[in-house]
Amino acid sequence: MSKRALITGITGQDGSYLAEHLLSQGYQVWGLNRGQANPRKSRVSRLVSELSFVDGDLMDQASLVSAVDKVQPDEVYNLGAISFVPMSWQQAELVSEVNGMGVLRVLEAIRMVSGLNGSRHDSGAQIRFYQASSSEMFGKAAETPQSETTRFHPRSPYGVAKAYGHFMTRNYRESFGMYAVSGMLFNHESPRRGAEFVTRKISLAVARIKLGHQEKLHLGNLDAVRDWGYAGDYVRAMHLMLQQDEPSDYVVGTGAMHSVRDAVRFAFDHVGLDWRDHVVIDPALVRPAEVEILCADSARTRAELGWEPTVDFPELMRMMVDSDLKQATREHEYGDLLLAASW
Ligand code: NDP
Ligand code: GDR
Repeated sequence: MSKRALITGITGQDGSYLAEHLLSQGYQVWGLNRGQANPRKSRVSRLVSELSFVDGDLMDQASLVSAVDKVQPDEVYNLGAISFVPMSWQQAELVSEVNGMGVLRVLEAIRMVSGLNGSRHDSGAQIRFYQASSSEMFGKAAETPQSETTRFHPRSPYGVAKAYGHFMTRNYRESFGMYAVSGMLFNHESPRRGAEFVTRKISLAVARIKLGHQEKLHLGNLDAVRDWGYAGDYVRAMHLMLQQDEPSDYVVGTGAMHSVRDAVRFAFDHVGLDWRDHVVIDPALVRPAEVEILCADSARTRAELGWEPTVDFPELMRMMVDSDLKQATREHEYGDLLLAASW
């Protein structure tokens, strides 16, 4: 019998890559679909045709219980979240509800469907749970690089909500014997990345500037340093975390540091343009509390899971620019709507 996986956040960047990976491993894959006519559902269906869907929302406990009960999954991957950090200052309560309480609701759904009541005689749910934790939890970390033992100092309501979900996941593991783990993933990107995130904002702008459809690229803090990897690599780590004998939390990143300025330079260099002719610094894009530097120490993940990244950051930026050059050509021919619905 093939394993069944339920993925929340199926319409996002990671949801599609994880679905593709699990299908390649022989899984039956279900995605949690939010809303009455989510346009991103047809987009991910076009990309990953063997998907099944079940309705539900991380804001709605009953819908999650009913989704878990209907799918009867072996593994649940909770990727659903409001993932754009700046939005968390504008709608802190909503982000806390979805990214923090939403984790608790999925854990509760698994607990209820599995009939676990917290007695010492519970043998633990058969359903394994993955939580999409984030390097944003480290925030203003006291040490670089950051590992599984680094203390959290989140700098945004997003990071605080993720820390809540992280500790709740650990607590359900310790309280109910659940196989529940968090992957503390550092930034990962791809041609499917949302256009609001800095790498994709850069790759789209570079493509449009190269084709003469745009002149300037407005950015905030060019000095911020991140450990950027390829999303296709990171979903393999998520899957591996649920295949171990004992549940544990892992840090996932490449260990290489680059600044936003480097990202800009790699992208413009790739099309033979000088970034200094096009980039404009906009103070309005600087965050109220910035995370200046993040870099992963993934030694334990590499040793215990046998996981390795395959794409370095300069190559990743080139891959994204190449993809957006094709998109931007079609956009010019067919209009903005096509680009918005492009992958
Ligand atoms: P995306 O923003 O691309 O996708 C987010 C997903 O969450 C979408 O499918 C969205 O669905 C869904 N979602 C939003 N609100 C709800 C809700 N109320 N109920 C159910 N689903 C909801 O994120 P990524 O794919 O990049 O990231 C996946 C996860 O990993 C997120 O939790 C993110 O915080 C975390 N993460 C990401 C990192 C990265 O670098 N990409 C690094 C570390 C952690 P809809 O179409 O309905 O809006
Ligand atoms: P991040 O990613 O906040 O790290 O969260 P993002 O790409 O938004 O920002 C990275 C860094 O770039 C700086 N920056 C800009 N960012 C954006 N979006 N737009 C700009 O114009 C701009 N100019 C400079 C930012 O200040 C920041 O320092 C991502 C998300 O995927 C989270 O969900 C995830 O948890 C973390 O990565 C790990």
